[in-house]
Order: sequence, then structure tokens, then C-alpha cells
Amino acid sequence: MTSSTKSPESASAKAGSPRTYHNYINGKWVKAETGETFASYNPANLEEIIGYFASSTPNDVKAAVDAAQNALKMWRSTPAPARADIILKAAYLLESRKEEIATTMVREMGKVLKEARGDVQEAIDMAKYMAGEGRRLMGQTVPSEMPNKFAMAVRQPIGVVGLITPWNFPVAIPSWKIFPALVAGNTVVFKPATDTPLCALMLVEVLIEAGLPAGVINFVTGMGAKVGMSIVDDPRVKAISLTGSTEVGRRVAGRCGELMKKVSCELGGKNAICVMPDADIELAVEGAVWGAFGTAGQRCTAASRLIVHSDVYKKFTDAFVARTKELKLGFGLDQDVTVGPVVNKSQLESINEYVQIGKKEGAKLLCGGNIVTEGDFKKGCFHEPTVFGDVKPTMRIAQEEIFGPVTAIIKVDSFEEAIEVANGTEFGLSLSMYTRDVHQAFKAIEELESGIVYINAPTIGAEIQLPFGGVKQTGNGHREAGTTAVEQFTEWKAVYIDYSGQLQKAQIDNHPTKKK
Ligand code: UN1
Repeated sequence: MTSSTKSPESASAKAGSPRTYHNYINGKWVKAETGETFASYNPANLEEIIGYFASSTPNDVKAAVDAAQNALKMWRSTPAPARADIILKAAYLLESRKEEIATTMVREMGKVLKEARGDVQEAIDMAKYMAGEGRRLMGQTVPSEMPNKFAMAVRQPIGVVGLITPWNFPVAIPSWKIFPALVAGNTVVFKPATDTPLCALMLVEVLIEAGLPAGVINFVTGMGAKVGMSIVDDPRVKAISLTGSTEVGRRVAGRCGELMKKVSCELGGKNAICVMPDADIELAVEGAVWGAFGTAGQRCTAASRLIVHSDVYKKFTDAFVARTKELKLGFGLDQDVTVGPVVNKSQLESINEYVQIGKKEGAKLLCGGNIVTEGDFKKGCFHEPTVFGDVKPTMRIAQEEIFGPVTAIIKVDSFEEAIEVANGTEFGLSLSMYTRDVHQAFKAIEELESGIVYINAPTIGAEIQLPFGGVKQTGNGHREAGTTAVEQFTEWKAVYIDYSGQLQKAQIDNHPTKKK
């Protein structure tokens, strides 16, 4: 790492005190025009400030879009394999900084170290996969209906794209957007979540060190309403890719609709694991614990509903609650900790509000249910892993995304009822079925209404070589990763080359009117 690629320390930073980090615009680290900053905190100990970041204004966004627009011509005319070489270098640099970035991630958003390493690994996988895409970017060639005429469609970059990303996968999710956008020849304005600007900044540093030219990626931090919406509103930004809450998604997609701007939204989920009587119950319990409480339940794919057949309800529930009680809450860098804090105070409160709602609705609290305030825990945002039993499918805790360590067990009496309950929410990201019956497994694959289906595995853990995204209110139909990754970042251009030397009229000359 050369010193020029790293974000410079602010002149005022003293040893040991938190650093101030800047935006990255047109190849330079620059302060927000007002010089104002906001802080990023360690959710395990809110007294620890991770760093100060630029509180950007619409003018800062304008400067970022200016830079992206100016770099566009050069970048889109750089051959795709050369663009991809930079992404491959980024993969190797991410590998060499994996531990450092993962450790920062634990401090900045709370997930435990093993999972933070997985988050960085997902970005490495994506970088390697997208580097190969530089030598594909597949188009189409098809026969023409005319002689001596050639027909094909090629992918073209869209232009400047705005990428707005969440805090729960602070490196992986930006990588799903940034790498395909860049390989396809777009330039980028990147706005990360205010809870995880340092993780995002490290990803930008990696791209700079990998040799990305000035202006190709521009990094602007700050509040969503101001920074995010300024990116959306700028007419030079031709596409927006957002992962976030349904509420923000609706606002952004609505505005993009008015502006006729391409937009892809990856939003909420209310994922479920179904457990049938013939399933390996121990395996299902293990999967459910991981699916419900991995990343403290803060995944779009988290298993926040467990739909269990009445024949095995008691066996499953007893084992699941016992396993949940064994989870160890704490600081994600401590080796034996299995569940970290949630990301911030307002998330903590919103999660606990859902616990109160669940109790009021008449669900049975089987374990957990509290914000933890003993000892050092009170400095952070810790919520006990919480299980509700006897949950009715219509209760709010079974319908709304909680985004925390809370799951709801729902009893059903048949396979058909399990499918109906699983499908009975407005979301459709990830659904899972535990069964050893091959007929039921395939029936579930067919009937579950979600973008991702798992058989005998929990709802979390998607790999980057398949499409990621959901149906219904989970998004607006786009998919990230896999061979679909470049779809949202390319336009199709259909090309016809007539080498017949004469005017050939399609649909007409080859269908001459028959003489009577
Ligand atoms: C998310 O929850 O927003 O499938 C992304 C998974 C991870 C990605 C989750 N690979 O759980």
C-alpha cells in the first residue's frame, strides 16, 4: 500500500484520537464544502468513535458527478479486459487486507469476526468473478430474415451510475454493485451507509491502489436524504442501484420513475425456514439458529420466521430454544462470542419495540426479549437473541421485517399450509424447506414465492455466482451477482449490418403479396 492511495489523516488528528476521513472525488481526498463531519461509532461501545466522515452537501455530490461524467469517455473506451484487470488486482489487494478490513468491520458495525471475514471474502469472490466478465460481457448474434445481412446485440455502459449501499454487508454489497458497474464501463458515484463509511472507504482505497483512474469512482459520505437524493436527482446520473429499507426504496424508485431513470432496488425480506416431520430435525435446528441469529439477524435474508409442522413442533422448538440460549452475546472480536451488537441505538429500540408488539399480540416469548444493560453491555447496542412461539401468521412480528435477533415460530399442520404461510407476506427474498422427501423438495422449489430457495439449508448464505434478489415487495425485479450482475449496468444496443448493397425491407420484401 503506497501512502498516496490511503485516505490522509486530518491535520488535527492526534495519536490515538479518531481520524477524520474525506470524500474521494476526481482522484483526490477532499473535505465536504462546509468542512462538517459526522461520526461513525462502535456499536459494541458507543463511547468509541471509529472516525469522522464528510457530511456532504448537494454541491459535493455535484462535484462527484462532474468528475464521473468527465472520466466516462476515457473509461468506457478502455477495453473491458483492461478494466477487468484492475478488478482482479483489487481481488488480490482485498485478500492481502482481509484481516484488517474484517477487524474494522467488527468495530464499525458489530458482526463477529468470522462473519466479517466472510463479508470481505464475498467481495473477493465477486471481484474474481467480475474480472472474468471483462472477457465475456456476452452479447447476442442471431440470424437475419434477409440474405446478406448480419444481426447482433451488444451491451453498452449506461454512463454515470449512483450506488447507494447499506451497513449490514458493508463491503460485500458495495462489491456486488461497484465491480460489475466498472467492468461494464460505467463511472460511479458511491454513497455508503452512514453507519459504515470506514469499511466502504477501505474498498475505495483498494480500487485506487489497484490502479483505477481518477474520476472513475467517486466516494461521497453523508446523510441519505441529502446526499442520496442529490445523486438520484442529478440528470447526469443515468442509473441508481440501491440496497436498503423498503421505505427508502419506495422513495428512490418513485423519484427515479418520475425522472425515467433506471433503478434497481434490493429491499426488505421476511424469510422463513419450513420444517417438515420427515426432516433431519437436528440439522434444521442448527440451520435455524444460524439463519435467525447470524449477523444478529441483520440480514435481508435472515430467517425471521420458522414454520414448523405440528408433529415436530415441540421437538424442534425445545431444541431450538435450548440452542439459542447457548449463544454468546458480546464484542465480535472476542473469540467465543457468537452474536454481536446490533448496529445502532435506533435499531436497538425498534427491535425491542417489535418484541413488545409480539407480546401484546399474544405470541409466547420463549427466550430473550430484552435489551442488555448489565456492566459494559450498557455502553453498546445489545439485544438478547429472542424467540417467540405460538405465533400466528398474521401477527405483525410474522409479517414485518424486524432486522434484529428476533424470530417467530409458527405451527402448521401440513406441507401445503407451510407453503401458504411461507408465501403469505408482502416480501419474497429467501425461503427454505427442510425435508428428506424429494417430491416435497421439488414441490417447494416450484411453489415458494421468492428469489432464492434453499432445501435443507437456512435462508442465508447465498453465493455470488447465482442471481441474488427477490420477488414481490423485496425489490423491483432486478438481480445482483451471477450472470445477471451486469444487467442493471448495461444497455442493449441492437445492430443490423446490411452487406447486400441494396435496400432490403424487413417484414415486407421477404413476404411478397401472392398474386391471385
Ligand atoms: C443481505 O442480507 O443483505 O446470502 C445480504 C447471504 C449473504 C448476503 C446477504 N451472502 O446471507
